[in-house]
Amino acid sequence: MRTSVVIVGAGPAGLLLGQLLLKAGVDNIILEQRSAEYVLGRIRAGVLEQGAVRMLEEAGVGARMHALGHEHGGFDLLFDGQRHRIDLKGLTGTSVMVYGQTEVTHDLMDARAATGGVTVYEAEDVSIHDFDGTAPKVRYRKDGQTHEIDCDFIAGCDGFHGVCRKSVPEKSIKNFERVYPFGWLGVLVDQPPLHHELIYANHERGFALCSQRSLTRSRYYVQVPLSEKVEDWSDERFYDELRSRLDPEAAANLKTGPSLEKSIAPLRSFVAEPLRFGRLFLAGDAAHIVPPTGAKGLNLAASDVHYLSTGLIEHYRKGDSRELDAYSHKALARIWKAERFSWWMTSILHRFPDAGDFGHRIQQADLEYLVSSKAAMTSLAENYIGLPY
Ligand code: FAS
Ligand code: PHB
Repeated sequence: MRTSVVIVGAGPAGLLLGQLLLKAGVDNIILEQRSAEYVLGRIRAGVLEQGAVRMLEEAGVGARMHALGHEHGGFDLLFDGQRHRIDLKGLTGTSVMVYGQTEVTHDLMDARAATGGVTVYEAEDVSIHDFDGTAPKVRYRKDGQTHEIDCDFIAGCDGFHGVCRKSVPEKSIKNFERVYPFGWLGVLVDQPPLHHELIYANHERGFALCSQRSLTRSRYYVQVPLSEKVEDWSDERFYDELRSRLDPEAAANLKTGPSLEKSIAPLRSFVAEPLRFGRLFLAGDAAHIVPPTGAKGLNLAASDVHYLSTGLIEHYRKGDSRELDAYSHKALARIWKAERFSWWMTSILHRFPDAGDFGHRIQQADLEYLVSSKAAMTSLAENYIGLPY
């Protein structure tokens, strides 16, 4: 079997890249280790930058997003019992789109099926070979048969735990990492959101986030120690903890119901450098991880795919590989700015066990300055809506 590009991973990065390449006439095959149902069952991101919205429109999957998604012109920061609105639209002229990653993935899967793109789900033991040469290969097993695909390029879109980054020789890659001493316990529930916009709360008991997927489905998070087990958290215990971290009005508006999904996600900052190894390119969570506080994970996958798809398309269309050669440098420049913003949002909104009294006072001063300064709020807003590609 042969194709131009083998994409490993059918998450948002892989599916978006595959769709953009197909639309440009660059054939590709996606190999995904899980079933489509499993991929769709993962509950993850909820906020799209305008850049990601444009990428999805370019991929031909904007219609359902605009029909079901919701533009948000701001969000609230809650601390010391007071809510402060960050007016994204007023400060930057731009808003964000609240539309769940599950729906993005659903739309991209449907579009790929409609354009006849080949996705091999439940592909086992994917391995990548000879990517330091000019004739890379990818092998996988399916229904007991071993298959081999010859290709020109491999796109490693297989997430943090994928095989592609781990296939790069240690001497050729440098990893940068910070692991946070807490996680996010998240709940999805079919109840209307308690507020029309998101609320990020810094409370002495810990961070909380009130988000949403639609006018009838809400997504809530509370910061928990890494020692916590999701099975120790009944819905009632979760809602009580969430209420305790909110202001009275928000707490009174909380509508509870049986959780559709409940999980604890660890938080880490991670970047691999470079993002290119011969004919192998890393994109999305395979290349970097951000704490979800700044809502950047899915959005960084979109900008990586913008740079990589541009490079691949120009290579095939014009025989011009300059954008492909610039991929790692361009993507990393934007990645590190989003890493900084996500680290900063995490540092001012979470309670760190080792912060001490001085650390709490600095965090308090950070928050008070932030909501008192148009310049500071504009800086937050510019990063939250997404820096330019
Ligand atoms: P993904 O991890 O989504 O997709 C990688 C795909 O590769 C998966 O389908 C996997 O099954 C497949 N794969 C892995 N190894 C393979 C192999 N060896 N062979 C074949 N396939 C393989 N971001 C936000 O912005 N907001 C959030 O609230 C948020 N919450 C998150 C919660 C959790 C628990 C996690 C893990 C991430 C969260 N993120 C969030 C980040 C998340 O949305 C990612 O940024 C986004 O999924 C990135 O997409 P991909 O790069 O496609 O990676
Ligand atoms: C979500 O809705 O899952 C979400 C929204 C904003 C964030 C993180 C997660 O910053």
